[in-house]
Amino acid sequence: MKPISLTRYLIEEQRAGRINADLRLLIEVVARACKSISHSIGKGALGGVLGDAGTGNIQGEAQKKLDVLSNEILLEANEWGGHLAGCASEEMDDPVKIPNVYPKGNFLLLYDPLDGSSNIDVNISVGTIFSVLHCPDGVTDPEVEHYLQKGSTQVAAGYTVYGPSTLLVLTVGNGTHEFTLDREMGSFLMTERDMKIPEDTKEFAINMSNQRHWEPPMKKYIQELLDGKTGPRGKDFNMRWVASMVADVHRILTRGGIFIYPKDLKDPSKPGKLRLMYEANPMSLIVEQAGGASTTGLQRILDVQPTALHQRVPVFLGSKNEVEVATRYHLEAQGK
Ligand code: P6P
Repeated sequence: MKPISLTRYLIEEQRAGRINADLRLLIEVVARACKSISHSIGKGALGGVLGDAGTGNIQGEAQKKLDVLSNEILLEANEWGGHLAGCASEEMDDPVKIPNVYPKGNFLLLYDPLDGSSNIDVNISVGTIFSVLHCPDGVTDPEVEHYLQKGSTQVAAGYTVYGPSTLLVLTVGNGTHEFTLDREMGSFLMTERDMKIPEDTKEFAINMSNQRHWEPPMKKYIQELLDGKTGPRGKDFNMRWVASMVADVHRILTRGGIFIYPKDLKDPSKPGKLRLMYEANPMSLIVEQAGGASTTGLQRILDVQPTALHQRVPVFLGSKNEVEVATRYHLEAQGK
């Protein structure tokens, strides 16, 4: 049977009353913008889009040309459609106001336009991560505080992986589904309905070079994975680290695993590297909808009350039972 298109899936979700027409339009617009990003990335060195842009973002990170280009593609695609009240990007200090010449809608879009972009110049998979929230009733000109909603209030979340194939993984709160870009037709076709993460795993993903900076429970937990059969876990583990969250998370969605970016003491002022609003929250909703779990080591990420647009959190996500083990080490260290 021919796989159904993203458009048909979204129409079916709207017909079932789980999304409305504006949210369907928003997701289609984001998907179309991601196709354009995929096309630019696919040109590689031939497209003159590799390398640094010569600018920096609020994260203090050097921006790649493709970071800036991807951000512009998503902004331009979404500003005129009438479905957004505003949007926020990892690459921009403040939320973006929808120009008054265009109608406004009731959704807030938050995104990391090109996650893992440090891998761009070495041709490793990168991706776009996005999160959709309701704009609070009666707010037509949203300010930062209107974006600061718990991850559990997201109405949709997704990511793309620009890899050997271009994939879109999406949830609107009714399971997590994978779509693959049919480049000849230019449409995303459903290639995996209702993805399920295995509850147990023998594979972990972490940047081991930070080991000396971790807090004691983190050191203990990882050491026991490394001890394998000879240690208390009684089984050997494998390790993978792509340094591109979308690629690591997609592998975990596909075959299980635990992805960890913990708080480390390299910079005690930062509670981890990954951003809550447009990395941890969307990925956590996607993972939970696929039967996985996602915590800060101390609490469910989707329950974290945001306090700043670009705030960071520690992330433990993936196979449910393994995330629970890692979280228990941290709770015990807190005497909980
Ligand atoms: P490190 C990419 O910069 C990113 O935000 C995530 O995509 C990735 O998981 C992480 O940072 C990699 O961090 O410290 O290993 O380079």
